[in-house]
Amino acid sequence: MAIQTIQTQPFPDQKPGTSGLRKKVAVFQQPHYLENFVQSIFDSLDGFAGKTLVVGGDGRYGNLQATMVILRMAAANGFGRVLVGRDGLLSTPAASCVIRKHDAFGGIILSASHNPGGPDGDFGIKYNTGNGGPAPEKITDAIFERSKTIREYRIVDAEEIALDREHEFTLDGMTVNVIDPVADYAELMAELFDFRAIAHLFQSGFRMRFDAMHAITGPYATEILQNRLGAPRGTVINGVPLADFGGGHPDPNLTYAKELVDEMFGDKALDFGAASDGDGDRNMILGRRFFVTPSDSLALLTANATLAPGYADGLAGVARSMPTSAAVDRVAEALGIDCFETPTGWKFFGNLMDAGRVTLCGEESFGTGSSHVREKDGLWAVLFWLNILARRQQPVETLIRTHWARYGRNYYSRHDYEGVDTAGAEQLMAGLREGLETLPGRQLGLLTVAYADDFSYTDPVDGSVSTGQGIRIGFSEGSRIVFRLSGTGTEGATLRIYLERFEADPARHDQDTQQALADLIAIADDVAGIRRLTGREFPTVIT
Ligand code: G16
Repeated sequence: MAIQTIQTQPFPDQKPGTSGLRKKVAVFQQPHYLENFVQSIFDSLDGFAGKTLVVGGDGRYGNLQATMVILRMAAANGFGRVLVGRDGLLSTPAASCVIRKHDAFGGIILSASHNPGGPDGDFGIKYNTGNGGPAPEKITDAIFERSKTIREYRIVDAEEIALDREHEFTLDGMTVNVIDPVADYAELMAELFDFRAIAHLFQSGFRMRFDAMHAITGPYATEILQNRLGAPRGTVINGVPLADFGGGHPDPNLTYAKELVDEMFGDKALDFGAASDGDGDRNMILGRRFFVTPSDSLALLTANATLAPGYADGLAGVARSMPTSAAVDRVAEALGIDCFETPTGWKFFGNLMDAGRVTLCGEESFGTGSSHVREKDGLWAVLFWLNILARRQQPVETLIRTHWARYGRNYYSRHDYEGVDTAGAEQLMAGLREGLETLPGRQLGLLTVAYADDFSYTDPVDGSVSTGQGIRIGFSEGSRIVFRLSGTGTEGATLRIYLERFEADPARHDQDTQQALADLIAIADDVAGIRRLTGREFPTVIT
């Protein structure tokens, strides 16, 4: 085997977004495109010679081939060992778990998360550091800078790389361990949660459905829920990972997890329903004919955390992304723990977790997790809920309604306008930014603006500042509208509008969410000119 140095030209568009580099498959299929980015990652890191790299992905189209390229490049660049999931598979939280457990230098995760797969779909790649979490902005910025000047990459010549079974081999002096993608992760879950209580719950006739959406969590959910916890076969649906996710959109929300939602809102609804996304880090939680918003899920997990053995000693603190509802803030206040508000992006939780300042984190974008790894974790959230359900012995809806009665309810919804014209979306955001100073004190509809700003965050651990993280308009009675452009889309722009209204009175906790937010929805259109500037009458997705 020989190390080859291949001449290349930079690509101008390799700037990582909210979570790594995500592009259409066709973009990644350009000669040298993947290799340039991988070499740019390696060129931005110091001190990895002889160290361990973890590699795996969500199994989407192109995953296996890209995995082999990365192994050959890791060998040529001097890594000592690679841990790679069998068939190139590792869910994002499992990759984080493996990095931490085996003291790896870092990891490369191949995933475009919840974006569709297949030859016409999306592909993605991101680098995670030795703490198991997504690389912070200073590293992703360095990778982007390097990608703009790269002229060559290194790769070893290798014919056949067998990743279809667990074994060890060497690649130009680098050891490759093909590992079971599920084992380390399943072991960690058994440490955190009361598996006996959950198994007992299933034995007592409790029934759930877990929709793996033909994505990576199928093997994880089948092993943990069915094989270890004794849930009946058929509990996990769409459990075989497919390169195109069966043609679906593996995003666990009310629109895309339709099969599950139809069942859980139908006549034969089960006790509990859950789904996870393409790479296994997102989750959706459903009770019988009842949807739990991700923001409420975070609040409920926080309030009940000590019921799970891994959290029995209490929480150091909690964190949520800025657009996530403030439901968890009131729980944190009652518990007397800190609650941090960070920009969108799991990477912003890393420092807080590493410093021991927060235990649980969550985002409105169907992400919940804890310091057990440094990624959000879909199946972990499902197991946490099962642990709580097993201990509280109440239906999901009762748990949430009791929670609201105590802490108040945050009516909450996100309206997404996907794939809109980029110029129009940018004009909309620029218009909002320009008008920010004139808004405080103004009457919009029946509400008075209390504050209006463009969210900026100073990391309390390392002092780094992230500006321009979303426009917030807050009203004097506590309601809020947030405007952001997504950092994960691959076509045009996606405008996200987050709407939130707090209601303390339990007698008013039964309204339809969209009706409860109707005045804010109208104000958002008015103040931002959504219909005018996007040319859209309605959002693409409402969650
Ligand atoms: C990623 C990030 C999350 C973020 C989400 C949505 O999730 O890891 O932190 O909340 O994107 O980001 P945006 O609103 O910019 O599209 P995932 O599951 O796609 O990796």
